[in-house]
Amino acid sequence: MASAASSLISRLLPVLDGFAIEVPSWGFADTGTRFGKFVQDAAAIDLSDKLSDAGHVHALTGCCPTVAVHVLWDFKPGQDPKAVAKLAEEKGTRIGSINPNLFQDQEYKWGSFSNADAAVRARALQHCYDSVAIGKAVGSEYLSLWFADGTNYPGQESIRARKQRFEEALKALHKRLAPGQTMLVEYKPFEPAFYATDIADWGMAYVLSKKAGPRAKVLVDTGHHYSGQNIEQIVAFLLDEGMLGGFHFNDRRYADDDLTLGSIDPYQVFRIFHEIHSFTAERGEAPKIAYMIDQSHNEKPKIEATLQTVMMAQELFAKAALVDHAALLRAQQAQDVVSAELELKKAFFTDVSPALKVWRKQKSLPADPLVAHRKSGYAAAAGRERAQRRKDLGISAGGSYA
Ligand code: PSV
Ligand code: MN
Repeated sequence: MASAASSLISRLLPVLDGFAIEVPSWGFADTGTRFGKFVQDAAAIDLSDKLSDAGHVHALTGCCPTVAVHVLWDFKPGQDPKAVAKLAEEKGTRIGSINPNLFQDQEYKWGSFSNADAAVRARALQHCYDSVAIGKAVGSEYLSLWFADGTNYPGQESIRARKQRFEEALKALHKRLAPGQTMLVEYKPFEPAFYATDIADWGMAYVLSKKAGPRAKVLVDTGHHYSGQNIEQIVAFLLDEGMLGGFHFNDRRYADDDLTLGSIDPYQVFRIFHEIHSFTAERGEAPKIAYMIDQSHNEKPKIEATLQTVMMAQELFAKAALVDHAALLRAQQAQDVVSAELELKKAFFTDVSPALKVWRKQKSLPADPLVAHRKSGYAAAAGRERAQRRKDLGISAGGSYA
């Protein structure tokens, strides 16, 4: 008879095989807050560096085959997307979701898709069409949309007019998606808009996606909720409606803090994954979800923070798969609240590291990707080379917007 440990391992190996998470190109570059930016020698300077770092993370973890790109930050004007796809392949990664940038240019001061000026709306749409074309050229499935649009003061603009402009633009964009592409609509309650963000919560993202067309789905960024909001309930609701498209994972204590996943509340992430596993168990098939990381690291070394996040995601995904759905259902049907809750707790506190160890060994991956990275000398070599290149390029350190 198989021991409990070996049956746990054999249960979890296929679960781990089915889990991949996308890393963000911007997580490898220098970022900061409006009070300052603390540069790191090893931070990526350009797209080639970001692709190298993403490839390195995948080589160590075996579960990050793709990297998200932000069009304006990563693509130079006129850059051939196919050449970028080839470079990615050389670096051991693939281009994943394409993120148009609809918030940085001066034209977007009063919004992009909700701007009262039709010319600005047309410009924003054109940038999205160009992003669709990039996605098509590199074979990306996802166009990932986040809008900074909103207003700062009561009375500033008609909330309903802005909503209607959004509906119109998203519908137009949906019509132009390439075959096989899905558009993800992300929401965020505030920042940079401080009074009324146009897509402020999952309900607004749901309605706008639904109206845009069948290939528009909601993207849940875990950092984009008010403290105390029940994120796993939102996830369960969207799953049940067939409207959950993907995640941007990060952790936060207050708002959109971009902290590494599970650093503040690992049980929250577990509960999100539990909703997904429970849906999968009921339907007999895993829903198609784009698992992505969206984090910017100000203090931690970028690659270490990314590795921590990926390993935490794998661990929590595995733990959540251990919930005994039959036992949970029995407890639920008996209104046995304590036993039901304990089923979740039991899985959460189970040590899944033996399964992760075997999974990594089977794939010839290091037993501990973070330790392996620290031993590899990658960061030191990148630090030397990139620090010199920064000097040569005249890129200066620091800066804030205060
Ligand atoms: C906005 O806060 C956001 O979550 C969007 O997903 C952006 O694309 C990303 O952060 C940029 O860091
Ligand atoms: Mn995000």
